[in-house]
Amino acid sequence: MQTTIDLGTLINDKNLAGDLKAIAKKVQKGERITTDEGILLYEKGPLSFVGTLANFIRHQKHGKTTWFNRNFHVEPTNVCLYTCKFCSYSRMIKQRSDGWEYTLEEVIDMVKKYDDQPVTEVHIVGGVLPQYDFEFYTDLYKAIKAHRPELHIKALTPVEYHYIFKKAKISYEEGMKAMHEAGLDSLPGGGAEIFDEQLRDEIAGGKCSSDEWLRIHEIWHEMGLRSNATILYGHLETFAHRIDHMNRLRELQDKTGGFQTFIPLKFRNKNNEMAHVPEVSVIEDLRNYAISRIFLDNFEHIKAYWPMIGRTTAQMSLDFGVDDLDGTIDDTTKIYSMAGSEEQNPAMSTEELVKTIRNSGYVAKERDTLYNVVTDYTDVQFEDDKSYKGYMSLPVVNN
Ligand code: V47
Ligand code: SF4
Repeated sequence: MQTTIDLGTLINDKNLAGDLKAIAKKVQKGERITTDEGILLYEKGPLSFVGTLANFIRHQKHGKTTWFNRNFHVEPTNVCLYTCKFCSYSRMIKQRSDGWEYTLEEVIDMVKKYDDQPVTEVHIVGGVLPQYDFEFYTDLYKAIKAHRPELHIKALTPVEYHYIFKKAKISYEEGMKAMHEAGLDSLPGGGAEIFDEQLRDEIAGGKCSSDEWLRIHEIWHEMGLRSNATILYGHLETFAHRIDHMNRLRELQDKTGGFQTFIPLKFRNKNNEMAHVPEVSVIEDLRNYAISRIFLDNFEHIKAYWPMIGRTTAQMSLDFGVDDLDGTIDDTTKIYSMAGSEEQNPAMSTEELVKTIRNSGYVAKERDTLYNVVTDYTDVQFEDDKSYKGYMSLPVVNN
């Protein structure tokens, strides 16, 4: 099932500019590209060019496999002390009555709603408020593990942990150790936004700094644990900011190897203070996935978060370096629908997601959070899809 992409035609194209050819040769040889080359790809790399290179790497790493996960989201609150300009979600303290603030018991009840469902992960999304403190989250993690020990807890970001540990007057090291002991299994990639200090301060002022975000992930990795990383792109940042962001991640990954997946998050401009900033095009989304795949040579996975970009772009992204489509979420976090995501009701059953992946010429594998295979759907035939005879009957693309 391992297919390869041939870069020969691309590299031998007489019309290809010398600097782009040099990058293509590096990719062919499995060599790392520099930050200047990354910026050059953003400035000059046509979609078809960066797509072919990214697809080459994607096929080397994952062949035709596209991963997904059965997970659900829980959001204890949508009220937040911070006022990030791009955030469509936080009700802020002054509009507190519009938001929700669930108790520990209410959050546990939400988790219990999934008792009869074969989910492997709960993704807990924060919001920063004083009562959601060290005790609340350690009690919550312990209660979830007592109720359903095998459920993987992927929860909060350095934004919340930085606030919680400062308030509890404990170090990051002590705090992360205690969270792990209480039941925290991994960290999602949120809160990274954009690492450039000036721009971060402008759009996400007050919350943890870039160095603090990276440091908390580093400590977590040093404990032998895994996490994800995101970038919020398509707002006020330059191409150089995107490469700077990815370069800081690449450097930390060289040190620790603890990141699993990089998730580019497209800025959506509904219901927030940056509604005047136009959204980037789908072409730019695909170029961004592709360049992320090329630049982050030490990241195993690139994920497209389909509820945010929509099914069609998610399907196309598989040809541009993406190998993971997140989950079959049936109750997705409101953060995205409020921000103007493509999917207003982002529910997709496992069968639908598998077919979505197949229709793009790929095979679907359900994974757990750590990418162990839960179910390989390569040869699974659904009742209403008798024409599917396994991998060989997929539409032929890029072979
Ligand atoms: O950090 C907020 C983003 C992130 C908007 O690790 C917005 O598996 C676009 O990180 N337009 C949180 N994005 C979500 C997140 C995530 C999601 C799915 C999977 C994983 C994972 C992580 O959402 C925030 C912020 O960058 N966000 N507002 C907006 N208007
Ligand atoms: Fe709060 Fe996160 Fe929204 Fe910023 S992005 S206001 S930290 S919920």
